[in-house]
Parts: sequence; C-alpha cells; structure tokens
Amino acid sequence: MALPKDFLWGGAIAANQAEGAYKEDGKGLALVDILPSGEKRREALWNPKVALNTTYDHYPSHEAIDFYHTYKEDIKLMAEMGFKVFRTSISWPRIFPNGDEKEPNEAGLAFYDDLFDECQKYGIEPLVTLNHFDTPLYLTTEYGGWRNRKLIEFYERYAKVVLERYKDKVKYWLTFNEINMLLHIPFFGGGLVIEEDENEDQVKFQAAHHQLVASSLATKAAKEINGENFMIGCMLAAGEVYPYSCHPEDMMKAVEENRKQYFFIDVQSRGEYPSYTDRMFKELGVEIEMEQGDEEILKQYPVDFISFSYYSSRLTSADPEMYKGATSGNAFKSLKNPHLKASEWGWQIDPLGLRVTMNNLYDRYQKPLFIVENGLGAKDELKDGTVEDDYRIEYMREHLKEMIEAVKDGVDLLGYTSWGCIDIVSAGTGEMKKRYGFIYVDRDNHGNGTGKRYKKKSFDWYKKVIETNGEKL
Ligand code: BGP
Repeated sequence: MALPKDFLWGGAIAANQAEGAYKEDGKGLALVDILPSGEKRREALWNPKVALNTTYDHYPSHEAIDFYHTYKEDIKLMAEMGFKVFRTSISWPRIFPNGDEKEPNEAGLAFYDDLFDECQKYGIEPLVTLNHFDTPLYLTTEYGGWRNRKLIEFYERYAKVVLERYKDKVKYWLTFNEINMLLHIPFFGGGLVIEEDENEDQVKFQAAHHQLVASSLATKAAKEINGENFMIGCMLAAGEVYPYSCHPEDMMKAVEENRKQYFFIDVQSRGEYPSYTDRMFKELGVEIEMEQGDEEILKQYPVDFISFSYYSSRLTSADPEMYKGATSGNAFKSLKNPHLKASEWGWQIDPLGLRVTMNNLYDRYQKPLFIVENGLGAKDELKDGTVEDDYRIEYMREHLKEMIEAVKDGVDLLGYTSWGCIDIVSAGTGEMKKRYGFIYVDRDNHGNGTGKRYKKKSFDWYKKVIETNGEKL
C-alpha cells in the first residue's frame, strides 16, 4: 500500500462559500458579502471600490447552500463516504462582527462548537482555516485592510479565542487560505483597496508581512495553548510555474515566478526572509517596514506542515510578445500550455504537474505536505436524481495516481481533501453552476431551488477510493 494507513482522506469547503446565514446570530459583514456573481464579480474583485459603492441584485454568499442550517445532514453524507477529515473555515466576522471588538460573539462560537461536535460524532477530524477570504468588511472600510498593522492584533485576538475554545475538538489548523492570493486578488487576500497612484507591490508585500507576522503569532498562541497537540499549517495556491521554452531566459523567469509564490511559505517554514527578497524587493520598489520583534517571532514560530491547493501547473515566458494573446482562465495570468486540455472555465488540466509540484515543495521544505484543495469545477446536469460525472472521476483518478507516485518518490503527505466535496458557491465566479461536489445541491446562481442534496456518480466512487486507501481508483 503506497499511502500510510492513517492517511487523512476527506473534502473541503469554506465558510463564506457554503454557510449562508450571512447576518444570523450576530455575524458581521465579510468582504465577500458585498460581491455579486458573474462578470460583475470580476469587476468588483479587481476594483473593490465599485463593490463598496454599488448595490447589486444578488449576493451569493448571503445564502450559499445554507450549510449553517444543513450541516448535520451534509456531514452525515460525508461520513457515508468515509471521510477521515473535513476541511472548512471559521467565519471571522461570526466571532468578531467588526473585527476590532474586545469580546467575541458567543452565538458564533456556539455554532462552530456544534459543527465540530458533529464531525467528531463520526470520527471525522476537522481541518480548520482561520481566514478564508472573509475578513470582516469593517477592517477594510475602517482600517484599510491588511495594509494596516493593527490587523495583526485583531487577528491574534481572534486566533487565541478560537484556538482556546476548540482545543479539544480541532487538531489541524491553517492560518490563511492561499496566502499568496494577496498578489493576484488583493481584495480577497487582504481586503486591500489599492489606489491608482500607489505602488501596488509595496502595498501588497507590506500587507503580506503583516499576515506573516500574524501567522507566527497564531502559531505561538497555539503552542502555548495546546503544546504539541496542535498542527499549524500554512496554505499556498500552488502549481509549478513551467518555462514556456528551453530558452535560458524562460527558465530564469520561471525561477523568479516560482519564488514569488514560494516566498510566503519560505518565510513561514524557514522563519526568515530568504536572501533573494533583497533583489526581488529592490526591483519591485518594495521596502518592508519591520517592527521590533517581527524577525524574532517569525524565527521562533514556523509552521508544522505545508498545505496547498492544486488545480493546475502554470506557464511563463520572458518574451513579452507571448502575452499578446489570451492567457488561461485562472487568476495567475498563466500562458496556455499547448500540451494540456482545459476545463469549461479554461483551467488547464495537468495531473503530472501535481507530482512535480509535490516533489518540489517537499524538496524545498522537508516538512509534511497536505493537499487541501484539488478538484474539477464543471456544469453538472442533474438527471433522474443523479449526475453522471465521469469527467470528475477521470480528473480525480488521474490526479490521485500522480499524488500516489509522489508519495512513492518519497514525499511525506498527511492527507487529501478534495475541493468542494459538496457543491458550493465558486470563489472566482460567485456562481453555483461551477460545481465541484460529490453531492449536487439544487440551487442556481441566484439562490433559487429546493436546496435538496443528491449523490453524484462520484459519491460512490470516492467512497471506494477511501475504503481501499487509494488502492482502487
Ligand atoms: C481557491 C479557493 C477556494 C475555491 C477554489 C476554486 O482559490 O481557495 O475557495 O473556490 O479556488 O476556485 P473557484 O471556486 O473560483 O472555481
């Protein structure tokens, strides 16, 4: 058997894409609660000022799939598939509605007590992300988001409250979802509204510094509260950046592009800024404002494991002419790889790229890895109470094969949680029609539908994969 017998098979969602109940039991507004779906969402994400000053006709996070009320039914279905782990996030504004309060909202805390109890009832380990694109909106409107160092204090207070509250229920914690997304979608990643005349890289990397310090303070709190019983991980939107050609200039560009992604994990894993940042920051016109104690806290509290999302590899070229055409459909402005097929949303499909990425991450950090997102977003058709999603089974089978090859290559892998194990709202499009789940949810892009759950063909397939610990794909 290639995988360890205690391999953590499961699935992942995020509070803001599943829970709904966006103002229930004292919850405050999150960044995502002012974002519409479809094309308008793209505009709002790239220009948050639009979102802050516009009233749209629908906000997908407001009801999502109503997981806040259906979690017992949904966790039961995940237990039926044999999940060992279930990844979700805590909605920060459920605990601190504005984010800068001194005392937490008890009703918000009580909800997650019930949710984690439900997981434990089936022997399912919760894997909890502290912040998954849903920073309290007030921290943007009042403080400017993560560009403001004050957010370190507010995040540390929030982390201490939940780490203490759930210390007997949650062992696996992630500090920030896709922390490098700050570079690609700064509003999602850092609640940042960047002015035209600002040096965008300066704002983003200073915000990144604040998040890196906050991440270490959360790790410090975890170790003080629960010693070695907590596992704290960082989380990267990963996907090896390939050079478009064997021209040495393309190779050097790929080294630089990979470093820009790895930078966040380098700091959280090694506990210090890598030497290449001197030149990288100088070329970007970035000067990080450090405060007394920052370097010590980073050094003393590195993460225990490296988690990441993988949807595809990426492609870069040193030749600006190459960027005249269309790039692939994801947020990384990657060139289209002529050797790869793409999903209906233009995300290229590269299973072997997962093995490449896993080997490079493990060689670089020599810490356990955890795949916390991987899956295929598709336009599933519900027919006769099910979905014949052979395309999803094919996508996952090919990626799991390469994941197992990477383990045979010597990579230490803790677990695998497929993204969107139940249909939820897409982060990038805000739509329900981009479905990832083994479970179909009867809800459309405008929140209409019965909300009923239906097992897709992949439900029983994944159940068998887990039962055989990856032997039967
Ligand atoms: C990642 C996010 C997830 C998830 C995933 C799929 O960036 O961590 O929240 O949404 O992307 O993206 P999408 O939902 O846009 O298809």
